[in-house]
Amino acid sequence: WTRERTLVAVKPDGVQRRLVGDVIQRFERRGFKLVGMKMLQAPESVLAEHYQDLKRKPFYPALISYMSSGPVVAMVWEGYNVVRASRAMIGHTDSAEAAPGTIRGDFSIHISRNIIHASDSIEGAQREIQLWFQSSELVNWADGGHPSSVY
Ligand code: YYY
Ligand code: MG
Repeated sequence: WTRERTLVAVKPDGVQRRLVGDVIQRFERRGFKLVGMKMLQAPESVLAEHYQDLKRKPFYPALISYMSSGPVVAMVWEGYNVVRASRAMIGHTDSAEAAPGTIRGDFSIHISRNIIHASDSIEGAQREIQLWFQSSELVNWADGGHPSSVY
């Protein structure tokens, strides 16, 4: 296992609704390890690169303005299969399809205000982590025997 990491970001609506702590708690309880975190007003250049694959979608301008509407909290989480597990934890993109118990299924009713982002592949995660974080902002800390550290 090679230290899988993913980028998770609480979007502006999640920050407005004071859901940052709940999101962190869910990832910590699951056993994942927080290795980077910051609050920022996302620059448009970062958002444009982050959502480069969606540039031609009709909702793209609204997506960028929503993501610029307030600060986000960006995090890097590490752990066994963290990319797939965090997609399961956040739930379906469309809130109407998101299962209860998932973050979107518990807190969101509309696809355009869906609270949270998580990378959808290992390659995507590597790209997004480099986009949002300097390597000096990521912390390698020793895991003192948490069960998740044995995998
Ligand atoms: O990865 P995920 O966030 O679940 O969905 P993407 O397909 O990557 O779309 C990114 C983002 O775009 C989504 O979280 C909300 C927004 N969006 C939208 O507003 N309307 C759509 N029909 C599709 C996506
Ligand atoms: Mg996506």
